[in-house]
Amino acid sequence: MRCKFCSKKPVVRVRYANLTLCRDHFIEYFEKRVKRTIERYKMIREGERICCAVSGGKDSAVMLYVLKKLCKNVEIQALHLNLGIGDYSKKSVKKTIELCRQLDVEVEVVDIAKEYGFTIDLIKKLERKIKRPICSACGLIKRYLMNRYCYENGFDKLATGHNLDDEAANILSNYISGDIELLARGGPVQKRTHPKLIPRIKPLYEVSEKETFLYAELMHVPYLIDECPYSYGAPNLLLKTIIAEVEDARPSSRISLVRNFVKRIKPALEEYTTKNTCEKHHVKECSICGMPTSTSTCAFCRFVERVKTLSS
Ligand code: Q46
Ligand code: ZN
Ligand code: ZN
Repeated sequence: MRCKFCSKKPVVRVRYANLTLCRDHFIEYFEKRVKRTIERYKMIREGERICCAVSGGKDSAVMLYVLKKLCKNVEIQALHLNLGIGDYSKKSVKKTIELCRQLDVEVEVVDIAKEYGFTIDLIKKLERKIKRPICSACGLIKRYLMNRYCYENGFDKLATGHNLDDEAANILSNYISGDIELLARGGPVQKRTHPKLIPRIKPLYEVSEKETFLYAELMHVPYLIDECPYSYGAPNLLLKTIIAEVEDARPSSRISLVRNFVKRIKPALEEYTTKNTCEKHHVKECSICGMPTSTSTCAFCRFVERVKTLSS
């Protein structure tokens, strides 16, 4: 078997596109796909300041690597949150710095223990008392801190490494829980609904986890192989497995799921939520930190207070 575009030995078969590709043509295909995603969803404009959330894992490492390669007239910086998860966090900080050095990208490391006096390890210990699964608490902390950092440092966009598999699983998960507001806010670009809410973009929205992994390996992108020790509790793992099975049986159903969601379902949900959001749910500013919230104190500040009470 040969590559679809040359006589070289193939390294991958992209089933949904019916392509068999050699190393060079796969790299070209992958980068083109990310470029088209950025253009299709109008993610980035010339001259913008983009903050890339980099965990040190393969997805965010590839996201930063490809953005740096493709987007020439923008300013790119990396942000890494040191979450305080034992050795895993130490290795993540090291790998992120190694990647940013190689790419000549400035990186800011925010240490949550230094800034807020707690770690994810501590929150894991308090998980039962807090009554919130560790990944849900960690997600809340990450979203808040990344947004706040971008706002305080004047970034136009926050880029994350979510890929096609993550997004398909997110959509299904929100369907299952019937969370219309979360569904309406999903998709490759999160619009600015408040001056302090920095739009989020997902450049890997249309490439799969397998393709991202292959690209990282072929391009020797430095990334941390270790998984977070709490990732077994990540709620979307089972959904990802189910989606992979459906994809196997019906190639291209995963991309259809996310594209149809963005094109047909999201606009209808946005219209519905705009009409049905009552005055008391409108965005205000948190009485403690001043960041946007729909209640008087934001979820992050309430969470921090709770952690302080439970750990004192
Ligand atoms: S870092 Fe945090 Fe993830 Fe670890 S605790 Fe869960 S959410 S798994 S991407
Ligand atoms: Zn080829
Ligand atoms: Zn707050």
